[in-house]
Amino acid sequence: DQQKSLLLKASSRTSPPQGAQLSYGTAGFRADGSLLESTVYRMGILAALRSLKTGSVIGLMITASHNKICDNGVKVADPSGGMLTQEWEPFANALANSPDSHTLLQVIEAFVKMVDIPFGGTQEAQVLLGRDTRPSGEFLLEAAKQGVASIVGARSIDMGVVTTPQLHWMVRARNKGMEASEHDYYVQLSSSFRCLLELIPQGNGTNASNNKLIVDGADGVGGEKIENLKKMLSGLCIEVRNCGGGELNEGVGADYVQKEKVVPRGFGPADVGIRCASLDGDADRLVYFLVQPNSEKIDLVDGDKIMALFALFVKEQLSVLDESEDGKTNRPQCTRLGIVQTAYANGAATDYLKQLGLEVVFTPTGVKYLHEKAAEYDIGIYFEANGHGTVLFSENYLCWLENTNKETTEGSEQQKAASRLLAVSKLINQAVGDALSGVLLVEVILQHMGWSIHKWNDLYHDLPSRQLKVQVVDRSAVVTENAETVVVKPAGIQEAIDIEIGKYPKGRCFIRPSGTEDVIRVYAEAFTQEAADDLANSVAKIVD
Ligand code: 16G
Ligand code: ZN
Repeated sequence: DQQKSLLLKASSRTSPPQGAQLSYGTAGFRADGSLLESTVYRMGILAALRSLKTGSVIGLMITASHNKICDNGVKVADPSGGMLTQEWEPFANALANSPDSHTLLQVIEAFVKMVDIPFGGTQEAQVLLGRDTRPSGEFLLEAAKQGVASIVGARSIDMGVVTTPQLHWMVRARNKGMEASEHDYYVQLSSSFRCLLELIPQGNGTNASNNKLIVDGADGVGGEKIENLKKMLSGLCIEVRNCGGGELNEGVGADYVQKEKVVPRGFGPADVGIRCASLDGDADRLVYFLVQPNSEKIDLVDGDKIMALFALFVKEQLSVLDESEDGKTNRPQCTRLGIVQTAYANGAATDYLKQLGLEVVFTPTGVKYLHEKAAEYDIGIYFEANGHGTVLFSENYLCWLENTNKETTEGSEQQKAASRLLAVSKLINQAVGDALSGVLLVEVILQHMGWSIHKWNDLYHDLPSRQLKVQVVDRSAVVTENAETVVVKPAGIQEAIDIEIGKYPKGRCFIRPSGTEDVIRVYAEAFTQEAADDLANSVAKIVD
């Protein structure tokens, strides 16, 4: 039939790279950009089928985030704007690895039958396409278009060069029947930011607003987008550097700054004392930092500390709402606020959050795990130390906030607290971690508190840590449990790691297979930098 011949014809144009076993990892497929044409084409097919199955708009993003400029990747956004459901990952792998168009067709037909997709009929499908600034993105986007077009009834809409979070936001917004252009994104962010500014208590709001913020755009898509956003903001002075003139992610960006703990290209002694921030290549990660005098080193304000700032602000609003004596609007129970971290969270951060009385839980690395966990709460805050995170509000809780906002006395503290939380839910991306909305929320909270970045950075002091990677032939040989803190395979390794950890006061160490590279990662933390380095090195030897 028409559908069959369409697929066979289109898919015979490209085949997967010889000898490679492709796997839909933590963040979709990643490889050298020149190898990805067939994979992206096939993900176009998958996205169209997902749209048919769900009756909703699906997103397809072409990016390799913080990786080298020659790399690229592809991932799919589900109707909620979140990551592709994990149930479809095996299908993604089977598609990507089908050696020829006939196998591909068989894989598709079997899957369509298994999950019951209205296929080849009159149902319509819609896929939003986006890409970052990588040169290979252009021809890969064409491949994605072809993939979508190989499914009868499916059409793609090219959103052009966008940040990863912008594409996820657009998918979510469309499926909620909202305005969903890039301009609408800026309108929503800037208006909720303004709303939070207006709600700053009298007397505060002078400290941070007087001085500027410098943003390192990683020479990626984020710099240009933050320039767009800036035009719609007042009450904030932002200077953008590394806006695309240099090589993407090379000595710049959130990943570099967080891992190397040194100043990015384009920053130096003249910036001492100024609040600085780094985005990654596709602007879904954010860290802050301070340039140290006479040194390459920086004071890093990482994802954990951004999370601590957000948690403090949310908790402050909740304590006002909890005091509410108004019988009508009192919640039947206290708001369930959850803090979600990974094993990479600095031990000092975890201690600090727990000491605030907050519920802290852990998941494996990867946004899909953190996001899913955070969504179980009324308000769930998740962050990876690397700067990816957001604040999620449940639909029920948002309804309650709307009601409280309407029913409490105009101008009362309760009403302000409810309004602030509502504004946060509109400002901070509900689909995925978003550096642009993250910057705005950090900035407005600093103004709200009347804090400098120094005051913020002093909330707690990070334990020294070290990250290493060990090249291995087969990373899948290492299997972990308990949110990646315990190695269960190969046997004996965890015991050997425990012996090493025992040698260092405040020592903590874990290993995990990377979800994006053929390496085993080692993380160690201890009371001194030297001890953290030693611990990491000796555990790396065990792995080798
Ligand atoms: C991906 C993940 C990120 C995680 C990182 C770990 C998403 C969108 N991104 O970039 O959350 O921290 O992988 O990489 O899920 P690794 O497994 O190589 O250490
Ligand atoms: Zn990224």
